[in-house]
Amino acid sequence: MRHSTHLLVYPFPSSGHIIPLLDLTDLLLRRGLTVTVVISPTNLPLLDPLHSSHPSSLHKLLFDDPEITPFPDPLIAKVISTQKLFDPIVKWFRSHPSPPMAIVSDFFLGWTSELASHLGIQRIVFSPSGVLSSSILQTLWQDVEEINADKDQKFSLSFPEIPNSPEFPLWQLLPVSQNFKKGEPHYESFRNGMLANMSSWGIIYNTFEELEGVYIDHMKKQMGHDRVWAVGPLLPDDHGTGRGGSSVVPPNDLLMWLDNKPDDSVVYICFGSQTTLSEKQMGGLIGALELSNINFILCAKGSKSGSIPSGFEDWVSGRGLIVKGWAPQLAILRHRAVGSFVSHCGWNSTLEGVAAGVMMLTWPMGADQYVDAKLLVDELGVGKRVCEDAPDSVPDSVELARLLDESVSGRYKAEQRVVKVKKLSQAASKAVKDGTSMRDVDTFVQLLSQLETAN
Ligand code: AWU
Repeated sequence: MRHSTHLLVYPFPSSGHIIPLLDLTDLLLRRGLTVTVVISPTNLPLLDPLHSSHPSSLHKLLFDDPEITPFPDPLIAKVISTQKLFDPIVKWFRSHPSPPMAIVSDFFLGWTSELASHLGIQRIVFSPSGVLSSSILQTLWQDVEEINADKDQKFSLSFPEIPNSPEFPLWQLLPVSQNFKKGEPHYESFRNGMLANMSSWGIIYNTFEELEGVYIDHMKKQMGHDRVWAVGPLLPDDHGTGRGGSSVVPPNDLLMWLDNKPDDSVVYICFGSQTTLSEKQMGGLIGALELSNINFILCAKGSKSGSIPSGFEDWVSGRGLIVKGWAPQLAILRHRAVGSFVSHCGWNSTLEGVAAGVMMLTWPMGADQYVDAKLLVDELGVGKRVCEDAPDSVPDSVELARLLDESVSGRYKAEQRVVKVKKLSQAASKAVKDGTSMRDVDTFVQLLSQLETAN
């Protein structure tokens, strides 16, 4: 049987990180690679669609989620806990008849650079966030001591070395870095992991040329070579109804509900897989939905039971649908009836909204979301801010109702923002079909096989 390049793929165990890396894995399997994915039993069902289409070239390296070492910052605690898999992976590798020639791992798993050199193989970073936000993240960790030294004196932080010299109020940037304590082992280890990304063999980004071209070029300069591949948007070309988990509402019921709505008339509202609105925030949003006349789908997973007033669903029945759990987001966004998307601007949602050509209504609340919102609103001109104060800020219901109504009103469609997002959506489809993103996947695969023959 023809030899096939074997890769170890290691996603960070969180939906927004696993979902796109498994979509990339599908592209690599379709190009004849063999892939072993590091995964836990809880996330194993996410491999099912891949397994059924690639039964002999997809393998799993199954480990229970390592026990989380208690630490004040949950993200750092989770990242540090993954390091417990270092020795078990080495053991698996040493006993494997044809071990992987490289490891592709999430940018939060910088410690796998050390694992890769211990195994004598290359490490490639997978970034589930955009290039602009990861450029900012790298600077934050590179200069963390200097930034934190006078953070109380300064309100905002500018990044003159990054194209367009972005500037943000300090509170909008990663609070993790602002709590950094020099010499504290967990913080130092997390920081070293983030810095190790820049000395990896290459970085794969879930983005595309027309979205972040200037930042991709900047990152190549930062890395000192061209092994920076923009392969996105990483989205399945099927209906996408089961992506990331099974929907709590039968997808066909949802799609039939949408079938009965006019084009671009529905507002889709969802805040990703990690974010839950506070009761006050949900109250502000519900107030706006009551005041507006829009058709909407509201994802209210994880919201406290009291936050949706009783009687609200009856009040809006016919024009509003509430999904109290996992929604088939991709299938919803792709439906012709959806005209705008109220999003926290997680990077996957950002890409999915742009790829679907829907007007983005931005409500960032943390992580890279303020950066993603700035890209959408100020640079690409395809979004409008609906709420952008402190992470726990509550929107004004009257103003939000006006923005929601406007986003799906007829006269809006001629709006520059809508024209631009439709153009960007076409660019996204071209990039993955036969354009720059497809080219970068092919280049990545070719360079891997050259690397393999060179070794
Ligand atoms: P998304 O990136 O939109 O949001 P998070 O889950 O919050 O992801 C990083 O990971 C982001 O850049 C960060 O800002 C951080 C995190 N989904 C779905 O299908 N149904 C649902 O009900 C809810 C979500 C899908 C959605 C998307 C993903 C969420 C990368 O926010 O389509 O693919 O889950 O990712």
